[in-house]
Amino acid sequence: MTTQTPKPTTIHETEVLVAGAGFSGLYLLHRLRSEGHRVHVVESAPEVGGTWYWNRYPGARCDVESVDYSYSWDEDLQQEWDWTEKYPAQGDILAYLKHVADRFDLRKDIDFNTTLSSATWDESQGLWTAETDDGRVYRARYLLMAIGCLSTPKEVDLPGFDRYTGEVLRTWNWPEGEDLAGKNVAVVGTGSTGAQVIPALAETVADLTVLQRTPNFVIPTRNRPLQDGELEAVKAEYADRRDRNRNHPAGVFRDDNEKNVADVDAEELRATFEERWEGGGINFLGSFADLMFEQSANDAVVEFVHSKIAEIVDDQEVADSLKPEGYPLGAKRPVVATDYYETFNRPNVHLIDVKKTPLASFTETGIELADGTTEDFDAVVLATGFDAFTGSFTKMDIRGTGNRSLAEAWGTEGAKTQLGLATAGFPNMIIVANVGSPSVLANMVTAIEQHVEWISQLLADMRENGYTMIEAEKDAQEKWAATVEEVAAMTLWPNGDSGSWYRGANIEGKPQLFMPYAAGVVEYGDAIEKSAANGYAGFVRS
Ligand code: N01
Repeated sequence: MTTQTPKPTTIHETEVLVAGAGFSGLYLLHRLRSEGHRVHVVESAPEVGGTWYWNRYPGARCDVESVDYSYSWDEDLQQEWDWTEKYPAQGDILAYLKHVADRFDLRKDIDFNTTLSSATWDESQGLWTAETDDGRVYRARYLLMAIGCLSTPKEVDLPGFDRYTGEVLRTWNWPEGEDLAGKNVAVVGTGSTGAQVIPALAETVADLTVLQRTPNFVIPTRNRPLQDGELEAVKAEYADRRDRNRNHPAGVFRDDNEKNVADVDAEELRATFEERWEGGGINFLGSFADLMFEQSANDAVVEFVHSKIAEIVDDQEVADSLKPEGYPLGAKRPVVATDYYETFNRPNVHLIDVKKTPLASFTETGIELADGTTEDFDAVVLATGFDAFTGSFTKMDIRGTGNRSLAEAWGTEGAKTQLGLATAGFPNMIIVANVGSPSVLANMVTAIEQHVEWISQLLADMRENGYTMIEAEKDAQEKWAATVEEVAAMTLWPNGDSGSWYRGANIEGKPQLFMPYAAGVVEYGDAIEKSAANGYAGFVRS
């Protein structure tokens, strides 16, 4: 009998290991590599793109304008890339990120189809050891978590769903080319994803049933092709435009009305809302300065959107079901979509309001409602959301000092960070545009660039001053977590029974903390710069 010697595991050694090759990971790789760091990226997907690789469902589109939802750090790149529509479709963003990967020769330092399952801090060596789900090992001084805020789907919690034997499609992992044309389809979920996939599917499927639990405020996108000369005009003044983005709390190019609702009469109120509704997009949120701060102002915008729903939707019973009640506009992420309310006037589209008629169970072929009615479908589309911010961290076995588990720490106390950049007990693990920073409340690309630039400054400083370890101070972290909560409490974001993923309320048992930093990228930038200028105050370095 021969005994086989196990093959020694090859350990991939690097200085900086980046998890994720989306907008954050690609910029980190380019920036840190060009500053002389040894950087390696691991990515679960077979391609770059992150969120924009996976979420390729029909209708997927970003609600930040194309010319702003792109990198600002290379003048030639921003001059040479031609966007064609006001808001970029998923495929356009993916094409852009593939171009970036090729143009800056990034692929050679990315391992695709590589999913980290664990990462352990080795105190004696001051290194992270990360393992993949197929047994490969990486060792690095710094572990940069560029894994996105909305990358891990919420587990399916629909009654009896495992009984259903028909086709199941998930918006967060849509099969290439699948369009469901001519089929009887049900969509579960009416968040940003549902509101995009529903109108797109309605055009091709035979019959579409929408299962809605909580209605959302859906603002029309008004997407359109860029007009002749429009892109050239942006490019001529790109630096100024990017500068304006960096100086708007939401990291976008937006003209906000400085007036409060109380400053105007009923006529101006309606006219302002109408104009912004017609203009489309997130700009609608800039209708008045106090929309997210004064309940009465928010009530006014809610009333306006309700009136729009009643005006657009023919069947007033359906319209009533589509009207969000009991939480302010904005407490759940406002939804921007094309022809969403109009879609419910189509003869092939039916709304089931499961708050009125609860879903008793899925059956082998469809659903049964509490009133005994049944419906059968060829396919069910799940647009049921994400275990936002923390889900992609806690599904990995991340162990810090003293073998402490991140999933346990965040699972009991909630996800607390120092300035959204690191969490106590997990040295040299740096978090990119996620919990504790503006992230999802801003143009993600602006937020990401701000983080990447701060991290590059940090690593340069560490190198120059001979430091090899940085860790969040526990006290500073507690203070920052309290600040994040306090700032959110000044707004209407945490209000109402919205079940928002902003505070983990869509996941049963998840500790509820308001996770993004609501003051926006300008104040946040000041806070992180102040820490850096004061010797990285709130962090311990050695
Ligand atoms: O996820 P969601 P999403 N039974 O959590 C429903 C970004 N994004 O993928 O509210 C019945 O918002 C759930 O109902 P309820 C954007 O930041 C951006 O749509 O929990 N329903 C809800 O309706 C966005 O906010 C863009 O009652 C169930 C839906 O599923 C974020 O991604 C495009 C259910 C989930 O909505 C997430 O959006 C797309 C159940 N058991 C996404 N479980 C753009 O840039 C869940 N639901 C335009």
